[in-house]
Amino acid sequence: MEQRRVREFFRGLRSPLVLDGGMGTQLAERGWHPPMLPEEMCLHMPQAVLEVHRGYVASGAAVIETNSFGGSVRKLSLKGLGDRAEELARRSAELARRAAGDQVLVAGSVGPSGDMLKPLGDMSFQEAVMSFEPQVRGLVEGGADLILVETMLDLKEAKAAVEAVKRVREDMPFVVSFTFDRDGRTVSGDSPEAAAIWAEAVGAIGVGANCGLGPRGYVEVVRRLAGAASLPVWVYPNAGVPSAGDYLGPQEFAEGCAALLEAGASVIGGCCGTTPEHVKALAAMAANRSLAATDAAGGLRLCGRSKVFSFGPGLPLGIIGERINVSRKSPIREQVGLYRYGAVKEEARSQALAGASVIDVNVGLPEIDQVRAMREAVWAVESAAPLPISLDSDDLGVLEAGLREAAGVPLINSVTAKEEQLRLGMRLAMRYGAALTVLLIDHRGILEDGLERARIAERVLEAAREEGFPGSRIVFDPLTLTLGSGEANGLETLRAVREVVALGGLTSLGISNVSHGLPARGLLNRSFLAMAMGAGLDMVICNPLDRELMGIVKACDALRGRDKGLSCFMAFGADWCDVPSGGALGALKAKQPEGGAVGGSKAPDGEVHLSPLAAKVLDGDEEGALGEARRLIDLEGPLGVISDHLVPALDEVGRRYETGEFFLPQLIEAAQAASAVCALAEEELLREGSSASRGTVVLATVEGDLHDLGKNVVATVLKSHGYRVVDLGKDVKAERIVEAALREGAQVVGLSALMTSTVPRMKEVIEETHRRGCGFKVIVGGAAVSPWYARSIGADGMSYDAVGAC
Ligand code: B1M
Repeated sequence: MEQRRVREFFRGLRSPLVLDGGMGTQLAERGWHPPMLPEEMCLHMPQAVLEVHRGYVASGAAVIETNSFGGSVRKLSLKGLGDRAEELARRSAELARRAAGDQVLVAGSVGPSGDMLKPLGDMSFQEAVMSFEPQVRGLVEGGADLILVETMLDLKEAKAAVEAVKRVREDMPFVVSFTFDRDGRTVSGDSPEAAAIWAEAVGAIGVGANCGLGPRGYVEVVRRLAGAASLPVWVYPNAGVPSAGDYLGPQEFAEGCAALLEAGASVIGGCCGTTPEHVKALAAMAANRSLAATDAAGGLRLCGRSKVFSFGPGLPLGIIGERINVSRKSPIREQVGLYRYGAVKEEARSQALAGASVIDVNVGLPEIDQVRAMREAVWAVESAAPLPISLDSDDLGVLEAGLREAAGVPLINSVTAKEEQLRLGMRLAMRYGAALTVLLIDHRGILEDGLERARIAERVLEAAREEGFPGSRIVFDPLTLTLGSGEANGLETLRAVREVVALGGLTSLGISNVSHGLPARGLLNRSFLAMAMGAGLDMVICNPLDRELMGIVKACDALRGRDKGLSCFMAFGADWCDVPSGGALGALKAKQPEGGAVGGSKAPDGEVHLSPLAAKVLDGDEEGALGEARRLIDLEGPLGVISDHLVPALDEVGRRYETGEFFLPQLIEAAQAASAVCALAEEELLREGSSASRGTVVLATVEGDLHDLGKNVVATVLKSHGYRVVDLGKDVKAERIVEAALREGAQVVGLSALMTSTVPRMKEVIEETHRRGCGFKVIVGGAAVSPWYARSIGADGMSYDAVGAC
C-alpha cells in the first residue's frame, strides 16, 4: 500500500486490527533448528516461511510480520552473515508480501541489535543506525508496507532504528514497540509515557508493547500508552512467561487480550508461544468490537527516560535549570574543558532536587570539541537525573549530537526565526522527536516593539504548518533585554509574552538579563518574573537553587490559578514557615542541600548510612570515588576499602535495582565507578604483595555471567598472596576453563558466579574435570553460592570472600 494511504488507514482506524502471532515455534515445526538463524529460513526453506505467513492470514490476521526480527548487521555478524542483512530482509519481505496479497498489510520486523548503546554499552548511535540501515532497506525494497521496530529495551536504540528508517525512506510509516517489565518499565528504565510521547513526537504511526509477561501483564501498560499519546496502541504479548513454558491456550489468551482492547489497544496480536489458533481466537474476540475511547493529554510534553512534564495554559511554570553552562567561570567550565563531567552530574542532581523540570546543557567552549562534549554531558545528566534535557547551543551540529543521545523528548534551545535556521531547526526536531525554542528575532535583528516581536511568532507558526511541525511543540522566547539600556524594555517583553499567549503559543524567558548592569539584580529579576508570570509565561530559564525565586514561582502559580488544589504551594509553604529564627529566607537557605549531593551520612532515617566513598559509587561518580579511595587506602588498606566501602555500596545498588529505584543505567554507572576503585586497590595490593610462588590458579566467571568485579578482587588477593593467577575473564565456557587449567598446569581452578541462573554452570565445569580425569581442585564463590550448594556439586572448597579463597 502507498505510504500515505497506510498513514491514513491507521489514523482512521475505528475497529481493532489483528496482527499475526509467534514465528519461531512455527518455523521449528517446519524444520528450523539452531544453529541456523530463523532469518536464514527465508533463503534455505522459503516454502516453510510462506506456510507460516499463510497460516496466519488464513486465521484472520490483517497485518503480518516479516521473518527478519534478528536481521540487523550486528546480530547477523555473530554468525558471519552481516554482509547479507539487506538480502535476507528483502527476501523476508518478498515472502510476506506474497502471502499477504493486497488485502493484508506487511510489517517489516526490526528487533534489537543485541548490543547496548553508549554509555551503557560500546555501540555508538551512528554504529547502531548503520547496523539497522541495510535491514530496513531490504524490507522496504521487498515490499513492506510499514516498519515495525519491536521488542525495544532502550529508547535510544529505538531512536537509532527510527533514524535508519528515515534515512532509507523519509516517509516510510513505522511503529515502535517496547518490552516492559513487571514494574512497567523497560530494562533501561523507560516508562510507557516516555515511550509514547517520544513515538508521537518522532512521527510514528503507532506505539506498542510486545513480548513481556502475557496479556494480563500488559493491561496497565496499554492504559498508560493510550493515555499518553494520540497514536494507535499496538500490543502483542507472549502467551505467558517464556521461561516458565506454560503458555495460555488460544481461548484464554484471547480472553486476556479483550482486557487490552478495553484498556485502549487498537492493534492486537501475539508474540512468543502464540499460534494461528491463538490468532483465530483473537480475530473472533475482536470482531464487531469498536475501539475504546481514549483521552490523551494535549499541550507540550517533554520527557527524559521516565519523567514526563507538561507545559502550557493552566499548568505550573516550567523550570529550566540553567546551571550547567560553561559561559560562567565555574567548576563546570573547568571540567567540561577537560571532558570531565563530575560537576555536571552534581548540578543536574541538585537542580532536580530543587524542583527543576528540565535541565539545560550548554557546553559552548570554543576551544573544545563541542559535539563530543554535548554527547558526553547528556550522558552525565541522564545518569544523574531522569528529567528532560534542554540542548543549549547555536550550532546545529552540536544540537544534533545532543538530540541523538537524549533519551525521551528534549527541548532544542534555540534557533532564531531567521528563515533558514528556523526551518532547519524544525526538521531536526521532527527527525529526532524534540520540541523547539524559537527566539523572536529575525533578519531585522532584535525589535524594540513587543507587538512586532509577537508578529514574528505568527510567521513562525505559518512556517511550522508548511513544514508539518506541530505548533504545540514550539516554545517562543520573546527575549529579555536589560532595563539599563531602555526603561521600556521590560514592558515590551511583557507585551510580547501577552501577545504570543493570545495567539495560543507557549512562552519561555531567561530573566536575569533584565537586571544586567544594575544594582539589586535579584530584586529586579524576581519582580520581573512575577510580572511575566502574570502575563501568562509558561517556562523560565533560571537557577532553581535560588529558593527565594522558587518561592515566587510557587506563590505566583497559586495566585494565577495554575496550581491545582494549591498542592505545590502548600508543600513549598510548609517548608517556608518552618523557621526557628532569623527570617524565613535565611532558614530556607540553611535547609538547602549543599551542592545537592545525595547519599553520604545525611541519609534520612531508616535508610542505609553510607560512607562518602560508597555514596560516590552509588552516584556513579567515578572521579569522586577514586578521590575518596586514594585517601582511604592509606588509612584502611586496599582490602578494607573493598570490604567496608565497595561491597556495602554495591549491595545497596543491588537493593535499589531490585526495588525499582535504580535501573540498568545506574547499575552500570555504579559498577564502572566500583571497577575503577577495584583497579586502584589492585595496584596497591600488588605493591604490598609477596613474591614467592605458591602455585597456579585459573580463575573465571562462568558462562552467561558478566559479573566480574568480585572475581577480579579474588584474583588480586591471590596474586598478593603469592599465587600465579591466570584470569580467563567473564562469561567463560566450561571447556575453555578446563583446557586452560590443563595447559597452565594449574593446581586450582576458581569459579565465580553471581546469578541464580548462572550458578548451575559451576556444576558443568566440575563434571567436565571429572570427565577428563583432571587432577586440580575446584573452588567456588560469589554471592549466589552457598556452602551447601558447593558440597552438592562436588566442589573442593568454597569461600564467601576473597581472603577466604587463599
Ligand atoms: Co547485576 N545482578 N545484573 N550487574 N549486579 C546482581 C548480581 C543482582 C543480585 C542485583 C539484584 O537484582 N539485586 C541480580 C541477580 C539476581 C539473581 O540472579 N538472583 C543482577 C542482575 C539481575 C543483573 C542483570 C540481569 C540486569 C539486567 O541486565 N537486567 C545483568 C546480568 C548480566 C549478566 O551477567 N548476564 C546484570 C548486570 C550487571 C552489571 C554489568 C551492570 C554490573 C556488573 C559489572 C561487573 O561486574 N563488571 C552488575 C552489578 C554491579 C551487580 C551488583 C549490584 C553488584 C555485584 C558486585 O560486583 N558486588 C549485584 C547486587 C549485589 O551483589 N549486591 C548484581 C561486589 C563484589 C566485590 O562482590 O561479586 O559478591 P561479589 O564478590 C565477592 C564474594 O562473593 C566473593 O569474593 C568477592 C569479594 O569479597 N567471591 C568469591 C566472588 N567470586 C568468588 C570466587 C571465589 C571465592 C570468593 O573462589 C573462586
